[in-house]
Amino acid sequence: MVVYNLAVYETVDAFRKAYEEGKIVNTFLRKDRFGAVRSLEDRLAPTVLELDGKRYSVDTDNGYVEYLGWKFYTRFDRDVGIQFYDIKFKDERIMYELSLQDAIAQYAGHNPFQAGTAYMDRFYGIGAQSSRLIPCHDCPYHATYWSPTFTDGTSSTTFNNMICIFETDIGVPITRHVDRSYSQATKGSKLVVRQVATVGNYDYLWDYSFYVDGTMTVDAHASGYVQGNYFRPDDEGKWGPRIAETIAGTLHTHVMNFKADFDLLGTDNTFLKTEIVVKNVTQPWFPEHGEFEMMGYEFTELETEDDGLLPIPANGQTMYTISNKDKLNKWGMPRGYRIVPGLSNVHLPSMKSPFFLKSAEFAKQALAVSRHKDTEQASSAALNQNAPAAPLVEFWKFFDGEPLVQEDLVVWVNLGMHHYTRSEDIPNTLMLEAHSNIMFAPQNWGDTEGTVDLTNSIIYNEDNVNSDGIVEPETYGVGPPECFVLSPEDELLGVFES
Ligand SMILES: *[C@@H]1O[C@H](CO)[C@@H](O)[C@H](O)[C@H]1NC(C)=O
Ligand SMILES: [Cu+2]
Repeated sequence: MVVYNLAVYETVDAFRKAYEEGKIVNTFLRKDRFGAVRSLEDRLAPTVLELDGKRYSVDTDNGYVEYLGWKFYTRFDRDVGIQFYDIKFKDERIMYELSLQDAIAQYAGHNPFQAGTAYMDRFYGIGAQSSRLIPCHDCPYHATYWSPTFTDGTSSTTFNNMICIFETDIGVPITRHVDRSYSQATKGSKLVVRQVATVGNYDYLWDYSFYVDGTMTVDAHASGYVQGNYFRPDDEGKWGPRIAETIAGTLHTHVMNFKADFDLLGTDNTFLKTEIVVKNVTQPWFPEHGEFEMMGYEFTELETEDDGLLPIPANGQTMYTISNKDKLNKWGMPRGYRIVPGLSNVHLPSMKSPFFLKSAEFAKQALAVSRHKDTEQASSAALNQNAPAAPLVEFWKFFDGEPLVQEDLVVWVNLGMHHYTRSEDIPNTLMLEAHSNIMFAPQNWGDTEGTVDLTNSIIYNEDNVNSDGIVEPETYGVGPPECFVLSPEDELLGVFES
């Protein structure tokens, strides 16, 4: 028989007949607008505009992008979508590859369906399930859209407008200082490459951002339908609260693994842990304190892959950097990049669940560092989904004692969310809270910070006064076009004096 919405249909035909006669109450959730319009909300929301034209260029045929010193190639893959190669900043290579590896989700609950749910979206094809982006909503006005072609091995497919590229304000000046004799502010901008994949019930949005100072970030957001369970009071909310008439939202964890194959000025790179430790010290100029606590650094290099599986340090008290010890900056420091943990860098809570026994080892620590090998291209495989105990790629096998000092290093990082379901997941999960990110930032890469050459900056120099005795700000000839109407408060003259 068929049971739907507590009504029993003796046969499939009976169910079909009831459906055709419109007797089935459809409980499908939709997000339709309802409720009173908020004050002033009948107006268009603010948006990003390129008032002076585009500042980036793309070669669509070659998947190539240039943006204010950044240069990189991309490809598009059925399993994981967009992948980045040969990422350079100011003509120096930062990474050989940056790419998503898999997006998984593990559920829990007091029934076989919820308890056994362990999705690996590479199986369904994150690239193949990517969707056409919605203009003005998924991406700002005037964004550049790409329609990549990919193959599943038997045929090739082209999807319309699956990738968008746009430049946006980062919302804060990237540096500023105000002083009596001299003040400055420098604009913060970034180029974003965005992909959205709708894999079954979930919509994942990934942003790869390239900032004007040489920083890169990866952001993951999620929306779509939460996987629900029939609400049972006896469950006592242990696997999620009641979130609708008959539904409990099911507790689950999302993990998305990324490969960052660093090549900082060549392939010989070293991973350094810089730990902040507190020790009791004495100093002759503080006799009244005797022994007192003070912090300082302790340095440890990752010697071999045996130490390659790493946590996110508690209280942020260890910094992870990758540098090339043979390439020093002007101050004698190895030129490197820092891995800055962001929001929600979570991994799977269970190490031994049968549903991800060996198939998702990449998702069982925050971060992993291995030596590049051509036989270790990816941390997962499309068919890992089907063989949790004997998967095609068993990630922890990559960690077999190989040396890591001045070697070709690959960092495998996880973004994710423990989804503490809530009634606000209905009708669709909010992208705002379902957000995870990570940053790769220059660390002694330059002799100085990387935005000193930007002309999108303003400098007030006390000595540079006009005939009225007011400081003339230096703006390097960069400003909004004539047609853009400014308000009196946007006037730059007189700001230094007030
Ligand atoms: C420093 O010394 C004090 C007093 O003996 C002790 O309580 C404290 O735990 C010490 N701190 C460290 C970091 O060893
Ligand atoms: Cu979720």
